[in-house]
Amino acid sequence: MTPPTTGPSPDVAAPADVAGPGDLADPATDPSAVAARAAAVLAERTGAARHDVALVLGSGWQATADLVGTTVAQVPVTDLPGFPPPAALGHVGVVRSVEVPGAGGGAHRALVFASRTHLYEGRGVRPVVHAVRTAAAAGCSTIVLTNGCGGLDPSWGPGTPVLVSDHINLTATSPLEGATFVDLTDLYSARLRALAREVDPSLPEGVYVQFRGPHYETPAEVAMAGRMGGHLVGMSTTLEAIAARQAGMEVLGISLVTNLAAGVGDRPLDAQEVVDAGRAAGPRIGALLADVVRRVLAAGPA
Ligand code: 8IG
Repeated sequence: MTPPTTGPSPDVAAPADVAGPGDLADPATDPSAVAARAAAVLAERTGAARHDVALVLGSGWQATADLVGTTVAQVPVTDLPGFPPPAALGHVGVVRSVEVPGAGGGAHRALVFASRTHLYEGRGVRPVVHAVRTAAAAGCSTIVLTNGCGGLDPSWGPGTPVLVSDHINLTATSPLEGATFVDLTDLYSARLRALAREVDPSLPEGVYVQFRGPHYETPAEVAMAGRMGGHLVGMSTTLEAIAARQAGMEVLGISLVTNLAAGVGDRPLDAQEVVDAGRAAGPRIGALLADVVRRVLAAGPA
């Protein structure tokens, strides 16, 4: 006798990401509306009606948050509408509201996202740029996008911070939906790069090339990125920068070269080496980020 079929057997996984009305995954939902809901939760939980600047911390940058200012509140991303749980190595799923001592006595608030959703997680583009849209809805006029990446210039040793001057988006996708034409001529603000170089005049700059990942590049792909005009290879940032521009924010991109890109050095890439390089660079890039944020806030919006 066969048992009655009363429902899915326990070893068949329930669909995890079924889109309901109002979910980010539902095409009928306006992602900005979900970001506005997330910003409202942040305002309530942090006690700050608005924030001034947002930071997204990439691989190697996590330890820098403490140097930027005093953490006033921490909200797990899982408490915020639209944020999936974090998946990437070295990423922590929490948003901090950080009080930054202001020039002239006033304190500014920074929203620090200590995690990001990557395109390679396969959830689509909306979750990748949701933190950016949430930051915009929370009032941020400036966003600092950081990442860990591979470097094409052999003189950039592991732990070298590099300002992003421009990008090449090789993901074949966009955070913009429909016929939304956004000018990207000056996507990575020259004004903010100049402020960063006031902090550290030795900062080099380069063009960041985003691949989808999660595999690293082949040496031939790295050579291609170089011939295209790229200096840095990574798996994040470009879609976020585009969404930030759409939302009217000024963008500063800072990459941490944690490894020579494949084929540039004489050794294969090692994920642990990447983590170690980030850790070793922590104090320098933490001080850099803190000083840059202070200078950006003191200068005010463009
Ligand atoms: I950390 O060499 C880090 N992230 N695509 N290539 C790509 N992403 C990276 C790399 C790298 N290093």
